[in-house]
Order: sequence, then C-alpha cells, then structure tokens
Amino acid sequence: MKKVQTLCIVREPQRILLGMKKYGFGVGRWNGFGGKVEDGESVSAAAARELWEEAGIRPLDFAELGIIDFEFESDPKIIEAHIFCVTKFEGEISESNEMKPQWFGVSEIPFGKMWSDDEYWMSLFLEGKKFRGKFIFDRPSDAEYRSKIIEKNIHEVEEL
Ligand code: 8OG
Repeated sequence: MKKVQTLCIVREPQRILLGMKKYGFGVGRWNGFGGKVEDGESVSAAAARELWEEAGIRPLDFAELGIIDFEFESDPKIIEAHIFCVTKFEGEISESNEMKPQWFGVSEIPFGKMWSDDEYWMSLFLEGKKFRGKFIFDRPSDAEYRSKIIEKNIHEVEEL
C-alpha cells in the first residue's frame, strides 16, 4: 500500500525554514511542512495546502525536487514523499498546532534532531538537484528515538 505525502522546505539563499513537529508521527523532530494528499487533490495542491495549514504561508514559486519512498521493517505501508523547494511565498510565517517554524542557516541545519535520512539528500536539495531514493527504517522517529536506517538508496536524476 502506498501513501502519498508532501514535504515543503522554504529556501532562501542562506537559510531554510523548518518546523518542529509538535505531535503525532515524527514528533520532536525538525522537518519541512507537509502531509497526506487527499482524494482528488494533486500532489502540488496538497503541498501548498499543507504549507498554508502548518506554517501560515502560501507558495508563489515552488519546484518538486525529490521523490523518496520510506518504509519501516515489519510494516507493508510505503510512504511516497514528494519534496518541494519553495523559493517565494506570501503571508506571515506563523506557528500552528502541528508545527513551530524556525529559520536555520544552511550551515546550521539540525540533522541530529531531524529524520535520519535527511542528511543524505539535503545537499542535493540545497544545490537544486532532482533526486529519487528509498529508505528502509527500523521504526519511526520521535522525540527520544531517531530511526535507524536499514537500507538506503538516493541518487540524482535528470527528471522526476
Ligand atoms: O501528516 P503527517 O504528519 O503524518 O505527515 C508526515 C510528514 O513527515 C510528511 O510531510 C512526510 C514527512 N516524512 C515522513 N518520513 C520522513 C522522513 O524520513 N524524512 C523527512 N524529512 N520527512 C518525512 O513521513
């Protein structure tokens, strides 16, 4: 079973916007903003909606840079995450009940408090390259536990 998810990271030349997940899946970790694609909704519309719901801003310019499949041992579900780079937005960045947004300098990204796969694709993302990949983890990350990577595959592609 595949579950399509979105992930938006706002990018300025020297910093990126992440949010601290306040509850649920991935609680206690810094991540981009995103969630489930609803029935009948396009992936990019879902990405824009989730960014609005979780950070209070609307993307004016964004590009899909990556698609990564995430799996967990002993769970048949696959999360297909579509990763977007947002370079222009409107509105005021604001905290939501799900996420607490914060800017991080590109040399100060808090990888130790993010999902363990992020450090393997962030450099491609920051260079504006397109990438595809797959990670298998032992179990989900939360505030106390950082997932261990059982299998990893990440590579640059010409087209997604
Ligand atoms: O709606 P929900 O809060 O469950 O959305 C989960 C978000 O977490 C969604 O934006 C996709 C994202 N996500 C995963 N796995 C991973 C991961 O390994 N790394 C990162 N950076 N984000 C992930 O579901």
